[in-house]
Amino acid sequence: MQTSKHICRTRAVVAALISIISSGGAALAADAVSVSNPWVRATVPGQSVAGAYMDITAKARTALVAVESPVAGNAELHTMTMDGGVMKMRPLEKLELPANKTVNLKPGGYHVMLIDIKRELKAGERVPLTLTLQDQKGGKSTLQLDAEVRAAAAGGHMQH
Ligand SMILES: [Cu+2]
Repeated sequence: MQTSKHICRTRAVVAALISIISSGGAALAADAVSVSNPWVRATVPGQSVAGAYMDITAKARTALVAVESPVAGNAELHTMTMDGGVMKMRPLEKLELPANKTVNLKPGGYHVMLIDIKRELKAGERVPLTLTLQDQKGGKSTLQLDAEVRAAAAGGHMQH
């Protein structure tokens, strides 16, 4: 299966980066977190926002507090809620990651909104994302990953 190969390679990259970041020795929030299947929706010329999605599993309670990418001027954490029968997006200050429970960021649910995208994101390319994670004592650390750009079917994510 094509996707499983992709996931394995991503895990290997994430593991390598974690070992570099955590070489200081102290327990960091990023050590407790693994990310699989990160992807970003492809854009068309002139489109300035795109959703980024992934599955995040934390071994200890952690929170995702910020996301950055060099391809976007800004990024926000969003949730989708029903409001009078209409799906609406709402910014989240942080996304709680309970221990040992995978949190799925996916179209129609939690997602990262890349905002002020500087160029077209083409299917098949890879986009770096930096996640800032916060542990229960407030300590922050970062996790870097490469997300694959995918041309997913339209309609899964509303425009802002
Ligand atoms: Cu959004």
